[in-house]
Amino acid sequence: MKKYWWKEAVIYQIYPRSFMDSDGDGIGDFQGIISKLDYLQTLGIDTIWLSPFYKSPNDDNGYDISDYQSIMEEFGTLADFKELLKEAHNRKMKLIIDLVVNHTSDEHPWFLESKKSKDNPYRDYYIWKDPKNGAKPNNWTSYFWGSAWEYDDLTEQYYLHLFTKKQPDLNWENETVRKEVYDIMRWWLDLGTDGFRIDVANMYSKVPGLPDGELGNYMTGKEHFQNGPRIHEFYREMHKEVLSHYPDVMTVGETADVPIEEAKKYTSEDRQELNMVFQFEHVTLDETDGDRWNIAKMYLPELKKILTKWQVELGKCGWNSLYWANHDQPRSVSRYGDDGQYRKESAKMLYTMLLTMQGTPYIYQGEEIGMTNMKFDHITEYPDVEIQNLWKQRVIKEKKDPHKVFAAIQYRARDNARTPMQWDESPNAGFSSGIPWIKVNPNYKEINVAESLRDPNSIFHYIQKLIKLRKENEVAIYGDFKEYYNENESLYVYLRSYEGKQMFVILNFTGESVKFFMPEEVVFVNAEPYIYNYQDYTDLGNMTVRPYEAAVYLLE
Ligand code: TEU
Repeated sequence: MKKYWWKEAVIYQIYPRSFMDSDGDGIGDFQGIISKLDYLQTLGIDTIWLSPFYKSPNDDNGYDISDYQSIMEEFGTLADFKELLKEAHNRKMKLIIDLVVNHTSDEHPWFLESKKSKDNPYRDYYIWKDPKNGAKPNNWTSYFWGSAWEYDDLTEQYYLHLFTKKQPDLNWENETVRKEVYDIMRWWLDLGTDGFRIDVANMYSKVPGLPDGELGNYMTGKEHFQNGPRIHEFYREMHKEVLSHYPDVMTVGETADVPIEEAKKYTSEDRQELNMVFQFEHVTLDETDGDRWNIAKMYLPELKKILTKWQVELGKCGWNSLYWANHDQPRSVSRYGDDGQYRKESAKMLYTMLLTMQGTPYIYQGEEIGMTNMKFDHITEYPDVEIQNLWKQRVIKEKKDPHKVFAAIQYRARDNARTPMQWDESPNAGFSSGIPWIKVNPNYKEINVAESLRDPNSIFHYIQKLIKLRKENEVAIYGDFKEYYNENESLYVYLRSYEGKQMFVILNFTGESVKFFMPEEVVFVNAEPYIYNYQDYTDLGNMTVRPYEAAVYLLE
């Protein structure tokens, strides 16, 4: 197995809008981020991923870009970005940025040109189609509700948008579009950025003819645009044209619904496509039939089966990315742990797992202090376009039970994890001296960075220790993965092995105490775990694992 810096990195995701506001406009910015780099360094972070910071009308918080080479005014200037990059590099931290090229904003000059006329040179930058029998070209739906097609009166054609109608899909079949993308990539790499998180990375290649999708899926048409016919060809081309010329940069593709066989293709080193992908199986387990808003209960053996499968199968040829949360997912402690009585224990347990698996761990801002889901009181308090559209569709149009829909929103909304970073006990959690763009979670007086830094037993200090363990023990990064007791409904137990060293991990995913017998083949030299999340550790001789208890043993 080849070693690379990005395999050994611990990546911290910053959602700039909500991280730190330096100028009091209620919106986070680059200077705010710069002021917190030392904090991230204290945690042990060596790589930062910045969510989009480009010029944007913000229909989807910056994932709708109107100029790939300008900075969103609220965040600062290009000079601020360069300063951030320099300050990060001074601290030996790498900085990767979001590449959003499945679509642009409808206010991007390419689209403004494209919609002018059918023979405009930019027409073919996007996907325009004639009406079919007086109606939409096909039955595909958008991720953000309703049809994926928008009619344009001027030229009497429809354009495709897999996300909002302000996010028209680029036409990757057009070679000029791909060249434009590669130019943008080179431009940012030449500035010194260290790589890309690639948005919607597996949806550029649409099946020719854009056939109707199978009915009955939550997303109609997805079999015709996810991991489509030319997608691997596009990545090999991107690699040849761009990435191969910058051998030290990293890439991670966001790939919803990616089957493991496809993930192997994207990430196998010999194929020269991407370094990693984000798989979605563990974050869709609590859906019913693919419907994100019909919440299902998670069953631990199922979750373990998924996680173990990716550990055992992908590591052989590609590389895993490990995550519990990001700007599209609820807070991990509220979802997989317990954000009440066992908040600290369960958050520590979850991150014990994340930092002791094979792959590159990603920590989303605020997770390191155990931030919880936000309980907004009213639908109008959710800024996310996805939620506003969902409400219009399910409650207003379809007349579904508003209480049920609201309960699902409280559980799953992306805004749960987009509330401002909780820095201290001062007003607005120290995030801004102005009025924050989104409500601050009222629990900031108990859950904040200042408190976490004061408390030697905080989640922050525990994760700091885990990161150190990872940096000092290659077994945590490169080791093989073997699971025990896969049927157990409470515990996740595994052994990592690498060059004669072993690491044994026990995690209780429940709020109950559970009896545990050591697997016979695991031989301990030291009864004290290297890391454990209670004040004392459990004796191995007669072991009862306490609620959300976690322990990591290093065996020689
Ligand atoms: O997400 C794309 C994606 O497939 C999903 O995670 C999607 O956002 C989610 O299912 C909807 O709740 C990426 C970005 O991460 C997301 O923030 C953007 O909204 C989206 O692309 C469009 O650019």
